[in-house]
Amino acid sequence: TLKGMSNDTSVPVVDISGTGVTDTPLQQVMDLLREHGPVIRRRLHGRDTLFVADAGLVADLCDEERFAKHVGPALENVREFTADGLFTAYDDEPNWAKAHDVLMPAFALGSMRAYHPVMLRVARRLIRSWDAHAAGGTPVDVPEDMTRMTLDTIGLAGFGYDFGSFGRAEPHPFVQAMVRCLEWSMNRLGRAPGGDHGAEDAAFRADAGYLASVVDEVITARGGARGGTGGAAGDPGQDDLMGLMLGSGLDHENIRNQVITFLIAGHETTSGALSFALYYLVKHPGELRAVQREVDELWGGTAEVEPTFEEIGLLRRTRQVLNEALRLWPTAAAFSRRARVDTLLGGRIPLRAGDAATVVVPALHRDAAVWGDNPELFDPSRFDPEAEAEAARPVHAYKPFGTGERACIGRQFALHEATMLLAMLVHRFRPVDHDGYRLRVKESLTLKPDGFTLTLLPRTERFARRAEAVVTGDGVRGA
Ligand code: FDE
Repeated sequence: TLKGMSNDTSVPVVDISGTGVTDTPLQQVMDLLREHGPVIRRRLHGRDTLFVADAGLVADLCDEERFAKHVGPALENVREFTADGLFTAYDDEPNWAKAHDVLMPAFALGSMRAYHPVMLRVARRLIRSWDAHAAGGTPVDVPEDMTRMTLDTIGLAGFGYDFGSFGRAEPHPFVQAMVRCLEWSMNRLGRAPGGDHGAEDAAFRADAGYLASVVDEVITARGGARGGTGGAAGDPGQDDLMGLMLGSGLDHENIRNQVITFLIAGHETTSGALSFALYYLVKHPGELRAVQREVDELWGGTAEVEPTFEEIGLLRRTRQVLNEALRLWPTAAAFSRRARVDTLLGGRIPLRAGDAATVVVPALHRDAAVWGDNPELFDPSRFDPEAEAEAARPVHAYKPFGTGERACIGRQFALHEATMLLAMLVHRFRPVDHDGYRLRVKESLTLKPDGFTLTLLPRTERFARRAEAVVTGDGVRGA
């Protein structure tokens, strides 16, 4: 057999070398899993990848005793520009544990209180921009604006750096370079042997160099030493992520890798989650009304809401909408595990120590054995505490943030930010599906609804009408 090919017969082998990888590789794998069953070996140019969607097998892969995070081919490509940053570090790389210990406290739930004011400040930028679109009747590009918001938020909250994305017609050049780097990482996976990719690779190197130079500017602005690999001792100043790292003895190179990592991880995935949530709300008016009821109860007709840190925790319905959007389209859609020892996956699939398996999260999240007959249905009430208790779903059936020791460090950060923004948006605007948008999921390692635009009607007029109705005594039903 060719290198990397398995002769195990317990799992169907699906050879796609003939057609190759499409420009939506994740959705291609989801289709293969639909057709051939919840665990397959995909064969491509003589290499096999084990893909898993079955909740039972995933639960087994989440056993930290027998399995660990695997930096699979996709992350190996990302490593070309994030090296030993947290996301792409190997488990046994010393900088992983070091940086993890330094940064962990900054992501504990309690720390969100410190980020709240910055998150609110950036949320306001988005609201101002959408106010202008609402007034002018022009559509907004949802994923683009969500990306502006999440990039500015992680830049400011993490590093005190302002990307000023709402003052730009085009995405910040950093975002453009980063997206190209991610696309390069993804497209490199599907390369047929023998092709010439010199030009692509050179363009990638240039982009990666640009990312590093922007980050060095940020580090320098905060008093860290430029260049060199020695300690980046500088004035920590604020106790944000940068402050923690500058005060920690992590070297300059590693801090740079962490900053690029956080800028990527902290905004691509969160902006996608918000975009999908808005997509589902606009397609499910009943759910939109339910979230509007929740925010109206909290904030009533206040035109300029000032959400407090505590209030974000009360937005249960809004949070359920995000959970459900992340069920259907978990924006970091796959993670890989490697066997620590020779073992049988699920008691039947033989794996050698070092062998890997990739969890296809959106497929896992559609496992009918866990999610019922209609897993495609957007239904946030799946995450009602009562419904959850009744469904008694297995713990590892919902994995939008990965698993175990290497699970997402930014989970609370992302959820606080996204819940607040979504609530503020549905409180202020009625989103209108002005061109009958049909979902196309774009892949650039992370997932986004491609070309999704909305027009906006200001709900503040409704509040004005209601106030008037109280005065004149005639009842007006809200929009
Ligand atoms: C991580 C993560 C993960 C895992 C991966 C693997 O396993 O490979 C996942 C799945 C995720 N993450 C997801 C997500 C989603 C969302 C929305 C998010 N995410 C968000 C965020 C934000 C921030 C800041 C972050 N995120 C970050 C991060 C980091 C750093 C990491 C790595 C960790 C370790 O240590 O490894 C992650 N994240 Fe996330």
